[in-house]
This record gives sequence, C-alpha cells and structure tokens, in this order.
Amino acid sequence: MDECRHRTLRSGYNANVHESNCNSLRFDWTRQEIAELYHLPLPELLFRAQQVHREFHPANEVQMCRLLSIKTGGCPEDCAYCPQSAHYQTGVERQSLMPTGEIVAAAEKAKAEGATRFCMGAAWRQAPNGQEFESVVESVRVVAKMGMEVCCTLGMLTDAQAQQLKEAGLTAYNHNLDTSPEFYGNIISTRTYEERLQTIAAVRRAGVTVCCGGILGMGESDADRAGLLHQLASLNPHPESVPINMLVRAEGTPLAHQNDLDPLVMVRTIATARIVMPRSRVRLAAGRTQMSREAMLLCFLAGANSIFYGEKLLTTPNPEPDDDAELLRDLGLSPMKQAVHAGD
Ligand code: SAM
Ligand code: DTB
Ligand code: SF4
Repeated sequence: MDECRHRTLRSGYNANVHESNCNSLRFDWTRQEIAELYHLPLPELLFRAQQVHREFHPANEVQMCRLLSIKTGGCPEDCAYCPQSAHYQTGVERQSLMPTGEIVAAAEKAKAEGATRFCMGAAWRQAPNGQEFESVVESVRVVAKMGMEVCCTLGMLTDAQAQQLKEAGLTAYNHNLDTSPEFYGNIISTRTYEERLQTIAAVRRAGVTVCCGGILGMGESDADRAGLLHQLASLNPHPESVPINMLVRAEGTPLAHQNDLDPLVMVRTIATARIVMPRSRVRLAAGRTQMSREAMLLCFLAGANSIFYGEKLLTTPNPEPDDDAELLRDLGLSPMKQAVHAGD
C-alpha cells in the first residue's frame, strides 16, 4: 500500500473517512468492504468519493473520448446485451473492417472537435491474425502519431498481438468484465470470465494500459455490482480506465425489455469505483441518452471524469455533441487536455 499522505497533511482528520479514503491504492479490498461502501447513505458516499476524487484528479475536468466501430456486426459471441451479436436479429448491418484512411479521417474529425482519446471497436470474438490485424496496427500507428490517446477493443488478444499493438503506439486496450463472476453466465455463454482475465493480463504484460469495466441494468443485483467492482479493484495495478456503462437496450437482444435502471445505481457504482480505484479514470460510458442532466451531474460528482463524446457510440446513439458541450458549459466542467502520462 502507498504511504498515506493524509496522515501527515491533515492532523485531526476524521478517522473513519481517513480509513476508507486514504487506503490509497489498495488491492486487497474485500467484497464485504466494497458492498458496505456501496450501501452507505448516498450523501456520505458522494462526500467520500469527492474527497478521493479531489485528492487524485483535477476536480472539474472531463476526458473526451470518441468511439468508432471499425468492424460492425456478425459477432459469433452471444453477449445478451449486444446489438452486434450474430445470435440475435437486431437490424445492425454487418460491415467489414474499415480501411485505415477512413479511420484516420474519423480520428482527425474527433480531434478537431476536442476529443483527446480515440477508441476503435471491432465485433470480433478475438483479434484476427494476418492482413486484417496488420491493417488495425497501421491505423493505431497513424492515430497515435496524431497525438491522440489510442484505444482498441478487438476481443481476445494474444501476447504477440498485444505487443504488436504496443509497438504501434496503442495507449489502452478495452476489455470489460461486464458483471460479477456469478452473474456472468446469465449474460454470456460463449466465453468464460477467466478468458477475459487472461486477455487483460496479456494487455498488461505488453505494457498497454487497461480499460476494463462493466454494464449496469442487465438484471444484476447490488451484490453483483459490488462483485464486479471487487474484481476490478483486485487487479494490480488497477485498470487505468474503468468504463461504467448503463445498458443500452437493443431490440432483438435478450435484454431488450429489461426494466429501466435507476440512475442512482449508476451514481452509487461510480462513487464506489472512485473510492476503491482512486487513480483510475472512471468513464460514464454508454447509456447517457437515457439519463437526465441532473443524473449525469451526480455521476460527475461521484467521480466520473471521462465520457464518450460524439453522436454515436458503436452502433447506438449517444447525446448530440452540442448538447454535451452545453452540459459541460452549464456545469462548469472543462474538457481535459491530453493526459500528461498517456493512458492515465
Ligand atoms: N467484441 C469486443 C469485446 O466484446 O470485448 C469489443 C467490442 S464490445 C461491443 C465492447 C463493450 O461494449 C462490451 O464489452 C460491453 O461492455 C459494451 N457494450 C456492448 N453492447 C452494449 C450495450 N447494449 N449497452 C452497454 N454496453 C454495451
Ligand atoms: C465500453 O465500455 N463501452 C463502449 C466501449 N467500451 C467500447 C461501447 C458501448 C457500446 C454500446 C452499444 C453500441 O453502441 O453498440
Ligand atoms: Fe461480440 Fe463484443 Fe458484442 Fe460480445 S460485446 S457480441 S464479443 S461485439
């Protein structure tokens, strides 16, 4: 555990707050401790999350990330939430891998609009070898040279592929655990939790930063949300980015008719993530079109400091950029400049 700075900086500091906020970078959180944080009275939870947030991050900055689906639909996996799974009739049109020129044009547009991170998503079970992979590597190389943080999410990855992406300048690799180990089997049957962890380990070994989070609103319980956070907070180092997605209900998927998720569940989960993974960037990811401005404000107050910016996520809508720009202006939040340490 890192030496706690509060001990020397703030004498007379409340011991309980100190206990949960100042265990900076713990990797031994128990599931019980995480569940207890998650269930704190919400004002208390938000207060503690704000304290951690302000100790580790600029208080009023938000990272702007742009997503692009570079290979869409027809995925052999059966993820029950996903409009791109070939197992369901969702109306998503299949598209083969986008050429580097088109990807770079999208990245240039994103950069001009203020995004500092560019994330390329592909509906693959695992990153392919051969020509297609070489083409992705080339896209990573060009976008990295533009001075943007580059993230990919291509499915499972081998050590050699992770290394090749690293050499091309990849900042981060997104591979979500999605939910708790216990609930996972209700959502995906075509690959295991352990396989997800193995890809995350390969990304880490290659020296690429890890972007790993989950989805709320799939019918999981509070205990499952604490279980997901426990898995994430037990990774050492913690994922540098933790995307918290609200399920986007896609017609044709098994989860199309899930009940609305109470946005306060997003708030609680983000606040708990902020406390247990103090240095990580917590991303208020998919699902913002279903949230009010006030709910998004609470997510920022809870410690979210990154969003996807642009009218589309991968295949589903995101808030209009003008509306997001207005929201940030009204809240007094500033778009983050390029990270000092890419991947933070
Ligand atoms: N195929 C790769 C994979 O699964 O790792 C990369 C692309 S996949 C679309 C990336 C992530 O998007 C998933 O892990 C999931 O967490 C998230 N996602 C997919 N569909 C979603 C939905 N309908 N709502 C919220 N998040 C979703
Ligand atoms: C993540 O956690 N959320 C993003 C990104 N990582 C790749 C994807 C959200 C996808 C939402 C559904 C869609 O647009 O297809
Ligand atoms: Fe395929 Fe990824 Fe969608 Fe699962 S989440 S079906 S792996 S694209």
